[in-house]
Amino acid sequence: MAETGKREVDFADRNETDTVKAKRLKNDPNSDQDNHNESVSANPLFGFKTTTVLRDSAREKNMFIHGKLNDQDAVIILEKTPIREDTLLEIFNGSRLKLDMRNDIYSTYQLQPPAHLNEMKTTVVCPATEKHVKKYLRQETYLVQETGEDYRSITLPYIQSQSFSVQWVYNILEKKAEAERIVYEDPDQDVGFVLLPDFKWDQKQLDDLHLIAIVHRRDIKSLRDLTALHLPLLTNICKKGEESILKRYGVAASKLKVYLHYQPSYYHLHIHFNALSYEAPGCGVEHAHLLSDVIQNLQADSQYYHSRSLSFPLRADQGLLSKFKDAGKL
Ligand code: M7G
Repeated sequence: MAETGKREVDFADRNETDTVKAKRLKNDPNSDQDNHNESVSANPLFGFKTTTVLRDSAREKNMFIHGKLNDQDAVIILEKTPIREDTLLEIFNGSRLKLDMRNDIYSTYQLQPPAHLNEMKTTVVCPATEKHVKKYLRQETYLVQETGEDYRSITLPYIQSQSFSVQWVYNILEKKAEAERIVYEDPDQDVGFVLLPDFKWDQKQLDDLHLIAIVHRRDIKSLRDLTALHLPLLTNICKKGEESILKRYGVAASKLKVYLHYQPSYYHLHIHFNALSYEAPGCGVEHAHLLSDVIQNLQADSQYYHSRSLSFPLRADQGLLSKFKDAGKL
């Protein structure tokens, strides 16, 4: 027999300390007001006004929102984080459940875990430029094939005038930001780099491990600038990056995909280190180049990335797409 309804149940063996704490908070007349005041002062998003939802995904459990924060344009990315195995005991023992329906051996619930297990990873870009807003807007994409000559005549002038600021990269290299997050640094100005967690990774679980190695040199924009002269830099990043990740996280090189984006969003050479099993956005064949392939291609031909055609996707409203169209390349 089917039974539906919104019956609220506690797990029978709910941890006593949590129950006592919950009761104390419920009975304290000031606690609601205090909590509200506290959250307002600790909440830099208070008063955010949504203009539009740029993109959302029920499957990825995220939402990209454009709006105004203190009269400035802002993009906020909200993302539900994965469930971690080490929190299961607390989830089972410390949650409240509402029964949705029961049928034979099947039942579904709305489970409310303890507040600290109910976090949402939140990324704020403020002030956001029009380019940021467009970057996150869901759009039709087109594959472009760029010859070496197209790069020099179409792409390079475009990125020189239009690309995102890499101030955040310089802040990292100069230890003005995220210094405490650095996992490894080789300070050599020629072959050195800084390895740190990508801000897409909340570092709570290894399944979606994502670090970036940012080179100290400031004269390499992207894959296109690489020649055999950069092999010592690339092999150094590959070797020391993998060693540091093994040492810090216990993840072996055989469980990593190490790649560069072309086109990247930020034109200062950086390399992505991702858990092999994680389908990171942008790790598909149309966007990512394995570092090991890049090294071998340069060993075989120093000018490989200067002369070869490279394919990449562009979103409908990206200025670079119009440039390729104007040049009759699409
Ligand atoms: P990309 O290959 O240029 O392009 O990667 P994508 O953004 O289209 O992937 C740049 C990487 O740097 C991305 O994975 C970003 O998540 C990451 N990233 C961007 N910003 C602004 C920061 C930041 O301020 N700190 C850190 N740690 N990572 C960032």
